[in-house]
Amino acid sequence: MTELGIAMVGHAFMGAAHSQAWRVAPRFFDLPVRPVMSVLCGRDADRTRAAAEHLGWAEAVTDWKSVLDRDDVHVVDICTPGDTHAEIAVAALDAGKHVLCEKPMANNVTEAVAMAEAAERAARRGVRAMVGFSYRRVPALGLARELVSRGRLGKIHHVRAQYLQDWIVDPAAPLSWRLDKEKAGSGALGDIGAHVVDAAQFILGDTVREVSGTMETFVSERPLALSHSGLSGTASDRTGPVTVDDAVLFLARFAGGALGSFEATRFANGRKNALRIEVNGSAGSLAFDLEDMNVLQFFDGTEDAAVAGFRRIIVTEPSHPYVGAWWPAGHGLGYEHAFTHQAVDFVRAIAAGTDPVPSFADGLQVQRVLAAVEDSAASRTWQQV
Ligand code: SOE
Repeated sequence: MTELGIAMVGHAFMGAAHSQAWRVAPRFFDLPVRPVMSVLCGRDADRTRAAAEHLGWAEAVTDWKSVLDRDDVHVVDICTPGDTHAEIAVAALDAGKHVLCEKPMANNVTEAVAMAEAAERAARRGVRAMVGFSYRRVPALGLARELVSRGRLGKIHHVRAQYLQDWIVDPAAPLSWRLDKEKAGSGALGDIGAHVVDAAQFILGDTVREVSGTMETFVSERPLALSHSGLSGTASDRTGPVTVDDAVLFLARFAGGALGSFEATRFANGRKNALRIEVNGSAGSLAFDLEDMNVLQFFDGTEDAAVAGFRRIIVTEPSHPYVGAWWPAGHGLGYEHAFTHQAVDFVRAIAAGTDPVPSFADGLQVQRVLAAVEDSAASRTWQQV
């Protein structure tokens, strides 16, 4: 096979991010098979056709099920709100299509179990599934993982992880599907908390085993949205309830003994997209902030104390993860590059016949962490994952 036909479902914010990834991946990276942007699926015929033209898809359809028996479609890329992930993913995998699914993988553990089981069945037939935790593919976080796995931090004691945004701090910001439990499963917890859980587990190569958390909804009623695009919208004069959390904080214990503290909020006024992680180990530390995403701070505790200190590594060397395919050193990458790297890794795994990561089993494990945090917040007790 020389071409991999892609069908993408959904064409809003994530659909646009994935489209640029599919467009750009084969132009910058050497790929064993060429992804072809075959068909875009959406609910509204006119809007889907316009989006297909704008984003570069050859065809537009309104029924995602219609792509499942097409021979020119090999991959189904799911960029819809969480309430449809399980149905689409299970049907696509059972139909023999490789599946890339946006995070959080599902809206609850039951759905995630069904998806992980479908992925396991599919893997036996050489059909692959991957979850879109894109930030793993930010070069600085890839370097963080390399430093930890090479033992440069020694035994890990602490992880301090935050995901801070502020796009609904204004009580007049309208309701979007991200504030609706039916559609999104949860609020800050699943939308951005899931990212830091995955990033922390990825960097440590370890899993969260136990959590104690608390959640808050600061604004419980908001104007309905007349229209919505990306993270903003226009408000109507009618209101509706917010049914998800605005913020969540939790403590965690990792299987390997590290202690974690996690915070995810959409009310950190002034913080736009600050995914921050600091890791402290017996031999050193590292720190990352997505608002300065080409930099990884590293403290080597084995250096002479007289000159030791956090160094600011600009992660743009050709030897850094993914960077060799892009620009000369010092010419940084952005948010969208992580999606391109995700597409590249997925295509390479399909071609090599290997299971890509994060797998649906990994997605299920993150889902279990999220559920344990919710149970803990409700019961005010520690919960096992
Ligand atoms: C909104 O909070 C959002 O777009 C998330 O849904 C994405 O996963 C994250 O990458 C940026 O913020």
